[in-house]
Amino acid sequence: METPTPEVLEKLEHEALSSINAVTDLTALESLRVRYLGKKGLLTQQLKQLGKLPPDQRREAGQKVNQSKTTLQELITQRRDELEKIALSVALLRDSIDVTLPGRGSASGGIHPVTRTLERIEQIFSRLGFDIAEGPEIEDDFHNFEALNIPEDHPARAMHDTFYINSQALLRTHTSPVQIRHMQAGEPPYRVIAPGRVYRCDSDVTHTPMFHQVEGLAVDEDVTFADLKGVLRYFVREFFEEDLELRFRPSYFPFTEPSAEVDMTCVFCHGKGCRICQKTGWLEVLGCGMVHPEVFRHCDVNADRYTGYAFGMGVERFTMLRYGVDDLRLFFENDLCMLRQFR
Ligand code: 2NM
Repeated sequence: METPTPEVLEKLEHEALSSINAVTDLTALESLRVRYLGKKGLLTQQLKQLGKLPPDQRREAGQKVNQSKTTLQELITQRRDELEKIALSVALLRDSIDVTLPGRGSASGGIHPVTRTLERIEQIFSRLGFDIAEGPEIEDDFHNFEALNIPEDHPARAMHDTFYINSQALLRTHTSPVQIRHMQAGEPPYRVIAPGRVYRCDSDVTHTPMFHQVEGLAVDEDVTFADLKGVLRYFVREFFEEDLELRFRPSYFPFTEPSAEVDMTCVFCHGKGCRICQKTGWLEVLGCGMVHPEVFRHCDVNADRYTGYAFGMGVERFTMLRYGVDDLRLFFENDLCMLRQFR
């Protein structure tokens, strides 16, 4: 091994310098550092050779070696900084995202046709000044039956029509209890619709145990059956976007008097008569009437001062008529081929 003469050191430094400059990655640079400055590195070995020099040269040679070590260490650090900077720029370039590229797009779901219908109905009645009210789906006998003047022995109360949770609680069979709660909560005038799920222990081709209803209520001084007719006629014309006619047939509900069932011009044959309307030209779409004074009494509404109308409709039925769906059960199967048509 050569002793650390100035020439040897200069040669070592010179070699190291060109190697450091030639290196292009951090791993190779680290190898170089070990080669020159590591425990068994070339410069470290030079320090160990000092003893072989004549004593008068050792001090100066030692200083030189240490200087060389410092110089190389600085060069390596400098080069490392450079290489790290380059690596960072390369990574930034490689990983950069062109935010101006068009997106890949993502599959979007759709609103369920029944929900679309609910929203459409809500929109129309909102424009007419009706508020939208909601209430619990688990109800009690008072709000679901008694306040609506539905007597104890009414078939709607029977075990086979109502889902009872226990002796106190049941699943609401209509959204009328929402209107009852609304009337109890404040003074007339009321203009409110109650959309939501209702439950009946009933299941066949035309009935599902859960379905949706929108019921409406308007109470004020001098509200008449003519107001009811006007509002319902306006509503079906807005909903179906057609000049349809309505026909009111006398009917019976415990909570209204008088009561009526409402037919509208068949949207499939425009009144000519077809399979859907069973050749009548009419489709039954609503039930309605003037709120029974007994209902007002249960809600502490002054029946001498106020009158009101109420109506109810099945949301699935309106959806079937609007979209030409011929089987109620399609709304509850969640078949994607069905649902995708409503995106
Ligand atoms: C219908 C038909 C007739 C109705 C009555 C009420 C209330 F709570 F105000 F008394 N809400 N909805 C009503 C009246 C519902 O559905 C076929």
